[in-house]
Amino acid sequence: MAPIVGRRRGSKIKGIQFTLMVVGMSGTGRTTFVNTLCEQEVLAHRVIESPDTANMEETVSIKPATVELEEDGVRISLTIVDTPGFGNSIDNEHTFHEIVTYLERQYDDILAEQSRIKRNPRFRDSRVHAVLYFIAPTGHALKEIDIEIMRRLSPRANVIPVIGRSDSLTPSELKAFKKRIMEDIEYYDIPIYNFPYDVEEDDEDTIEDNTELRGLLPFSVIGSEEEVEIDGERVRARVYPWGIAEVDNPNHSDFVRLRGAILGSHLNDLKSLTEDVLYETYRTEKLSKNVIDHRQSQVAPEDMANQSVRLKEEQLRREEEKLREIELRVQREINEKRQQLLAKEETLRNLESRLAAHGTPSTGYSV
Ligand SMILES: Nc1nc2c(ncn2[C@@H]2O[C@H](COP(=O)(O)OP(=O)(O)O)[C@@H](O)[C@H]2O)c(=O)[nH]1
Ligand SMILES: [Mg+2]
Repeated sequence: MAPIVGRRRGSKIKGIQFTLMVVGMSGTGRTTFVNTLCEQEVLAHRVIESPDTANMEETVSIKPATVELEEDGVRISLTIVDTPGFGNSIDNEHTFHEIVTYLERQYDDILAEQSRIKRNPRFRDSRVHAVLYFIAPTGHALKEIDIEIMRRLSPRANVIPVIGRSDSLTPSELKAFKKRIMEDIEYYDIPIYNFPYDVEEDDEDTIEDNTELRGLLPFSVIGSEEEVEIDGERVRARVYPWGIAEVDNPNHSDFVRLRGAILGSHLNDLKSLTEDVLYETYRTEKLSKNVIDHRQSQVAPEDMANQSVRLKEEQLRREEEKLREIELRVQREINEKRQQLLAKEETLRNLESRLAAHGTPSTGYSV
């Protein structure tokens, strides 16, 4: 596998899209692993400015980065989602929530896109197809935080456990540690991605391949951004006074098998499990939850009755007010008419008395 450097400008060929998330405590080797996998510096190493700020990554900051790779002649547009800051605080509830929410938000985005009448041609499906969970090479057992995060992530993503910086353990320590981790995963019933196969449906090769990969779980990984020359060949390795740990040597780590699985043999399986099973489950949960929320937000029948009585009362009150206004206006008009009438009577009386004074008969005159 080699990064595609100097891709022709204007070339429109896009690789298969794949999104990989890396989760693990600081120092488990995530950054080095990602850069080793991509053969370029995709993630920058954290610069520690002073001892005071060395532990500053308190909240998780999730940052996706995309690179173009080639695996077995197939172009892959790989998006790496790093989660720096995980497990750095005393209370990790917040960081668990942040990471799970990130996974769910990508599902929400595509759900919204699928329900649009007019599709957005620039929409980018950013669902996470696999999460590599980095376990520190302690040689003991899983920590509570490892169990909790894998348990929380598993319903939303294909979680693949890996032992970071595995060259810190001797082969026998590594073997025992792997065994212990798988026992814990089984004991706590964590549904990790275990290279599933169907004895009835799948062909012999698939079954054999998957059984072998399952047997390697959790994958031991070594990362190195440096190359050394061994027998005239440049290899990626970590050099120690007592020997060399080679990234791509299957006797030293499972790096090659892991890369081959996620970017090659199992890429499509990881994608279809994400899109057809995990996403569909989320979608169903979300839609049925929306129905329940909608029902709960509707007014209860007794409240409805109260409300309609209140509305009726209000309406009656307003009508009464209007009637009173009309009454007053009519009253005013009657008064005015009466005044006018009185005034006319007065004029008439004046006229009559004046006529009488002139001795003219009052009949025959009209006023
Ligand atoms: N022994 C050993 N050290 C490693 C390996 N990968 C990374 N490291 C070292 O471990 C430290 C933390 O690595 P980094 O990739 O920054 O871990 P992150 O905090 O999880 O991103 C650095 O000093 C690395 O050089 C490895 O495979 N083996
Ligand atoms: Mg890092």
